[in-house]
Amino acid sequence: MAKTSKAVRFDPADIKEELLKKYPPKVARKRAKQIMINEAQESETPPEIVANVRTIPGIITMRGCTYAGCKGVIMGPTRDILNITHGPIGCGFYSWLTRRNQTDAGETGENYMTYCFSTDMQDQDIIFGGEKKLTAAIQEAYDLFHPKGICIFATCPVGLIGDDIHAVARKMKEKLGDCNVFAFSCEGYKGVSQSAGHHIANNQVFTHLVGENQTPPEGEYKINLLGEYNIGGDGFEIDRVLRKCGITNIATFSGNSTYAQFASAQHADLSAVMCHRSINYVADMLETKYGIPWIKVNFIGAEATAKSLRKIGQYFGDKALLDRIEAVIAEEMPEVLAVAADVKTRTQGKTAMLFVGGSRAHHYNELFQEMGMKTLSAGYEFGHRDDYEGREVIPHLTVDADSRNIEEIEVEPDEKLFRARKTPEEIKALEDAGYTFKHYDGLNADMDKGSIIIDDLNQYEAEKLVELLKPDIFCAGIKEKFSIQKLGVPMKQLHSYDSGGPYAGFKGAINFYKEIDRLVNSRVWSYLKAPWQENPELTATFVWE
Ligand code: CFM
Repeated sequence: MAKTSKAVRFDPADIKEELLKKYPPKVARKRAKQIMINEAQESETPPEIVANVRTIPGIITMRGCTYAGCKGVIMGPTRDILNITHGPIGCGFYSWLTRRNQTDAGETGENYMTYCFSTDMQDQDIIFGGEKKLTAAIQEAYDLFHPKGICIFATCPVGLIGDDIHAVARKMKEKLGDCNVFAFSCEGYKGVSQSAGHHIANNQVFTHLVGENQTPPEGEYKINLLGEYNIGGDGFEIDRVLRKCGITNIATFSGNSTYAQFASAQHADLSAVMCHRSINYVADMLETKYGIPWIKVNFIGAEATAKSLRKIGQYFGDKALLDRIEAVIAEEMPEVLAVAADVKTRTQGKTAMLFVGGSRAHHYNELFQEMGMKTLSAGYEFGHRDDYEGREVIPHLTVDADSRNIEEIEVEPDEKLFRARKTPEEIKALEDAGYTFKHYDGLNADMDKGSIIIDDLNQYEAEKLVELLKPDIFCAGIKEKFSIQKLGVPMKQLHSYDSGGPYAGFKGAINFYKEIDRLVNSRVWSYLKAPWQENPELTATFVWE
């Protein structure tokens, strides 16, 4: 790949040293393993990055907790499953629609996303146990709404006091009869980040829901879209494009999703994976149990969207579909290219930094490239090594006590429902033609040689990086937003998109080009002076410095 041979201006080794300088030696040694200077992909022994390990205590991480990954990320966007947080009210309140996963409540209007259901645990429940309160909450929710499903989420105290939420869920499922009640042991401390919560959520959805609906949905080219959460309406735009191409999206895991979608997912003929981090194991399980192959796609970026559509088309191999996809691309692209050409006159050569969850640093790289921009430094909050180095490293991942804490479910081919979608010969023919199944290159391959890749970036390092490299834009989340802006650098939230979006698909690319153009070219940032830059500053050092 040509782009890996490009070199960046600064000396990355100096930057790394600067970042580590302030730390005590033991911390510096640990952090050094999570800060990597990217090498060309042709390198025989590319450096390994340490990822998916505990944040060092005292460091202000950008990560969230396991409960957030389970309740907020995976189950949050499902509108007709009623989600009850078993715990003190804060956990429920702060995960109440704070992620901008949108939904279309459809004809029935059945939508519980706007509610915040919680058992509101008090001291007394912590001391005497909260199971009774949980049972009453499920009953009350059922009486009020009669939902198809109720999900229960454990918060930290629930694990500490030992409430058996699964037994309560089983009992209530049996009692209610027409409501699927199941629970998640997703206590905040269960894993090192929200990534553990994804796994816990997905395992339960796969166990309790997928495969329930036996009637095959209509549609000629049926896919599941895994790992797309409809932030800022991304999923709506992807669905619009898919529909236009004649592709039926049976189930999105889990943006704009419904109970019925999950229950029918086994009818799809292909799984297309957007966010590899949060869900790649579900793609594997769908393949093992039902015979559905999977591919990695990326609908962030117009070129990436076109590439992903062609990849879906090539899988089905039908000329009518392939022609339709080309017609859609030909129809959508001129507007995208016109806007790109215009903004490029102002964005070419500008620089960005990308520090988002476990996927977007990879997804948005392509979009920035389309604008002629360069990513100086990027990383994930909670990616695993395979999200950096590609799926090839999966067999070599270290299984530590923290990863053992997360249940791996054993899946076997379903006696009745397994149906291999392609013969081994058909798969081989596709692969011989250069087609890749179950493949993900990871972030490092997207990044230039010499760029800095940092896992679990923290508040201190973020500010230091910006100070040293002065990017034209910094992309991360709400916790970083204001500290970065105070440094005079525009900051774009790539979790919630601030109040913007969609950025996926063709229309989304246009929105993104225009917004980034405005941000990186706005002069307001250079006028910004923090009080200490204008007035005499009181400085102090710690006694050990
Ligand atoms: Fe996947 Fe996500 Fe992400 Fe993620 Fe997330 Fe998100 Fe994210 Mo925020 S599922 S890993 S846990 S793409 S909420 S929609 S933006 S950190 S990079």
